[in-house]
Amino acid sequence: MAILILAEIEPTDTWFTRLIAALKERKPNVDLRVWPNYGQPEDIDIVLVWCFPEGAIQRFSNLKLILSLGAGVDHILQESSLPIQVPIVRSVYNQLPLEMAEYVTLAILSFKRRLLDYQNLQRSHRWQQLSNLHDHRLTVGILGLGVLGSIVAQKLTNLDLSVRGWSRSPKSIEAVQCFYGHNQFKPFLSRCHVIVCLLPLTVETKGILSKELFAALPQGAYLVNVGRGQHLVEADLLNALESGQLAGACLDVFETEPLLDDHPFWSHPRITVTPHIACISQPDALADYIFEKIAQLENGKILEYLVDRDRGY
Ligand code: NDP
Ligand code: OXD
Repeated sequence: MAILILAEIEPTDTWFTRLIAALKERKPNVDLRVWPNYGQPEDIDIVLVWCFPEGAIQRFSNLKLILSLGAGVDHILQESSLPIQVPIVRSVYNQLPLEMAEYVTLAILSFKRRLLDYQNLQRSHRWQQLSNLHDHRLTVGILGLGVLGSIVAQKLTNLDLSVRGWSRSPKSIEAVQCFYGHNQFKPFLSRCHVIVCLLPLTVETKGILSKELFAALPQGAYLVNVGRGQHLVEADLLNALESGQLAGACLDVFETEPLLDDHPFWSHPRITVTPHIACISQPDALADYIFEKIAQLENGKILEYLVDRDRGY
């Protein structure tokens, strides 16, 4: 069984170095190859992928599994030369939703308690107590109630927040008001003081964080985007902040990553930027997950977290 890490890896990338070490530690005899040194392409059974060069995958004619090293698979499905019969599985395991919940909680409480305003005041040495932004209980809306969104929503119910979520199909989550489908989109949005994007990037969700969505929120709402950069229409966000329709945004994902040096988000006083770290796989946990999936494949078991190519996630 030959496994190839198919990703464009910077020589200085310590995360991949740690992943390779974790894989070899678990199976010292593993036939592990790292792009671009794949040897004979027909040897490769499994590819572990993250942001790989266009067209690279089609040369591996004996593939049995494509495993995304991330929870998202838009980077795979955008590839035009994907072998149709090969299953695609994404990486999600217990620790990821918990880390995501931590990040989203941090963003929401920072907005609620005006941390950004206090940081700006601190920079000018000003001691000033600000009034609360909202006198009532905040309503938080989660776009996407999948593996991550459903646990984030559940965890948020432990805070003094009203939590609601929106998905494609109906859901039932204790203490979370669940909405679904196109018809319930606007009613869902109408009360969200904070909107959190945890959708996968698909043809349907691309550009969903747009002026239409912002206009449907109560004035002064806050955006947390931890989905994908292409969910957001960047110019619409800047306009909504300018007009006061949105009070601020916390962004972890961007149309172009790394965020370009001259991008206006870097220095915007109402935007918090983080470099796609909302939840990062730990190499040890990921190595365990990879071998678990390979064992499922070898033993002919049903593969969990299989991607539905037609749905796009
Ligand atoms: P899942 O596939 O488990 O869940 C996706 C959710 O989105 C489901 O509830 C689904 O509805 C809903 N959805 C999809 N399309 C639509 C639509 N057109 N209308 C309404 N709802 C829709 O994904 P995960 O929770 O595992 O991950 C979500 C995303 O988070 C990933 O795709 C990735 O982009 C991002 N991510 C970001 C990370 C970061 O560090 N910033 C880390 C990991 C992931 P239904 O349940 O009805 O199918
Ligand atoms: C992702 C991930 O899909 O980091 O963004 O897992």
